[in-house]
Amino acid sequence: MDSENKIYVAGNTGLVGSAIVRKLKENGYSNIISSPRSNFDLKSQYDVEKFFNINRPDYVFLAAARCGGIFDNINYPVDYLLDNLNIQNNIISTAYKYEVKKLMFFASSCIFPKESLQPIKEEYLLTGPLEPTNEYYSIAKIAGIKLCEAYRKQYGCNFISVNPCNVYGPGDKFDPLKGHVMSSLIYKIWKAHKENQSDVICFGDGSPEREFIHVDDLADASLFLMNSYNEHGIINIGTGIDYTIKKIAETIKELVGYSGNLVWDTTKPNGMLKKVLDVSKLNSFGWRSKINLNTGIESVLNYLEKNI
Ligand code: GFB
Repeated sequence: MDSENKIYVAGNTGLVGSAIVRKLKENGYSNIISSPRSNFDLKSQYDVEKFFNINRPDYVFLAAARCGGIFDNINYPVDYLLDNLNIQNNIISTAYKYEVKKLMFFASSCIFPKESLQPIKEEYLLTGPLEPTNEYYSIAKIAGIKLCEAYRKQYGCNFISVNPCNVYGPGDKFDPLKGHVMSSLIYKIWKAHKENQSDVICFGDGSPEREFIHVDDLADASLFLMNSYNEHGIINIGTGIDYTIKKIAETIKELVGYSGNLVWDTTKPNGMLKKVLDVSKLNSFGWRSKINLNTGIESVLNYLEKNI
């Protein structure tokens, strides 16, 4: 990408999209466009076509999606499947029509089989049944990956797919039933500390293992790959390190200084037991994660202090 190229960040108000906009600006890219929020719907082919026709972007970061944690996935399967298919089909097909130079599609680590070998290599995609708690989202994301690959095969488009592990950071959803585990737990424990609550209810038994990347690290990797990765297949983005949910909750508790109890509600589902990406492909291209767990959690706590 050159600094004068027109760059469309789809999903610019979301966690990932807003971090990409920040990172682009930090790196001297100033010609950044986004689709309006009012009277505009990415699920509408008409609206998307009109936007591309007027704006003619050179590069596209496709970070627009219906996304959330395990409970939101369970509660809204139609939205996770249909909204995501519509958004990504519209943007990818229109990017081809308007001759976008390069498009980056954001997939998710939930695309891999429930009983995948760990750490999960890119080639494990479609080697077994999916985790039922996020099956509908996974199917939509797999379809997005395949559509990018198909445009590359049939029309030679430089459309790539990146595959991040669980993402967190400032600006995330903090609602425990909508958001992902990291931001939900940070919020619950921070609030309990402020309000002198004796207990925080955490979901599941705390044994599942997850890998987390701070959104600013993800944005950094995304710019790096937009400028260096041009292959057919997906590439994982993560830290390669996983923690139990219990360890995450205890670390947050310590950083907040909360002295109450963490109570585990085992009537709630655990989801996939372990999910950690093999990031050797990303590392071999020359990118490594820079934001460690404690620094990342502290950045979210700072955000909560200033904004909530
Ligand atoms: O991030 P998360 O919601 O989804 O994490 P996944 C779920 C795990 O954290 C389960 C436990 O083991 C939950 O029981 N957990 C504990 C909590 N307390 C909480 C809490 O307060 N809120 C939440 N949400 N969980 C997601 C997919 O799977 O992975 C997404 O659902 C996405 O679509 C993401 O693909 C990468 O990690 O299980």
